[in-house]
Amino acid sequence: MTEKKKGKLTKVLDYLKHEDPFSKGVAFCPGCGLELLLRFIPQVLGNDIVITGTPSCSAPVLLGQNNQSWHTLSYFGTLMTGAAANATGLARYYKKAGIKNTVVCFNGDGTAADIGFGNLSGAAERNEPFIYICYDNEGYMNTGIQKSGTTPFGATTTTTPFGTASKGKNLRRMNLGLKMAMHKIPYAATATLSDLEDLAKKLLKAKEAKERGFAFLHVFAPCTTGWGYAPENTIEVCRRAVKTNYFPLWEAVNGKIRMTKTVKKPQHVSTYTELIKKFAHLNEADLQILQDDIDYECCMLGGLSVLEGECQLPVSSED
Ligand SMILES: Cc1ncc(C[n+]2csc(CCOP(=O)(O)OP(=O)(O)O)c2C)c(N)n1
Ligand code: SF4
Ligand SMILES: [Mg+2]
Repeated sequence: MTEKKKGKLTKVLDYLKHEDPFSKGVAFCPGCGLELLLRFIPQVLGNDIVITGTPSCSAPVLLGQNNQSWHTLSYFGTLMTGAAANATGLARYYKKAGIKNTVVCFNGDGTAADIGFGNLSGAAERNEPFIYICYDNEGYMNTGIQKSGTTPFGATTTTTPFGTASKGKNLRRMNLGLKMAMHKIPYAATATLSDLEDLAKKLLKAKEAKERGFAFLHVFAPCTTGWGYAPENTIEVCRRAVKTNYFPLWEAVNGKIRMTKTVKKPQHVSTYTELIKKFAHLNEADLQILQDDIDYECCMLGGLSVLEGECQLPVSSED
């Protein structure tokens, strides 16, 4: 091994230092983005993490079924309304007890962006020492594919169907990642499954940052069943989301935002939507609304990323 390569992580496999704690077969749809993400996290962060999360597509696997478990991790199931509050208690308890580990609060967009946003925001503001990961499949998938705050304009869900009275969601999505970065926490970032090295680096940075307080990852995790695309296209959907700037990759360290992947010539959003049935009914004018929203968010991100300055936060209180 050359001196340069010694101890240096040069490819994604170098980051997978721990065993996959999940059983070979798990109760996810084939091709589910969430499964890839869940298997990846402990292989990078280690199997001593404690995961806590809420009712969702992840719950049947993380909670187990009957008296059997699908994995060898520690998991604490909690309510959608109080996920980050419960994670706060766990992280504070371990800190007080002198137990060194990493609490990962792992939730869908329904909990993170909507039902459990209040206490997520509170935990971020208090700078609690844990990692919050939101896997964003843009809807309430587990209960039958209802719209959430991160469902994009035009997408069909069971509560925003396509028909005579409705043409999919007629509102724009919220930008959860930026909203969390605005809490000026030690670490906030976006990531997805087509860029695994980027994701691995961000997981490790989040682990390091949680020694100083709150770390948040917003992970784009497509849902083959709810969105209507071929299961083998999960990674391609992620790739095109990045190439069109539909889901840009960035990080904010102590509030200072920088792009981790710059797309030099972003493709039109239709190269992304053409893969996915939930957008199939959109005409040119509808697609333009979606494109304008993407352009607006990118403009905002670009503006924020040229700002100088950062803010170091004090470590959270012990009580
Ligand atoms: C307070 C509350 N409201 C509604 C529900 C019903 N419920 C269970 S799972 C779920 C969907 C969760 O969506 P998300 O967090 O995005 O996870 P996903 O199912 O997409 O993986 C809902 C609404 C609940 N458990 N608690
Ligand atoms: S419904 Fe979607 S998110 Fe849920 S397990 Fe199936 S593919 Fe995964
Ligand atoms: Mg969801």
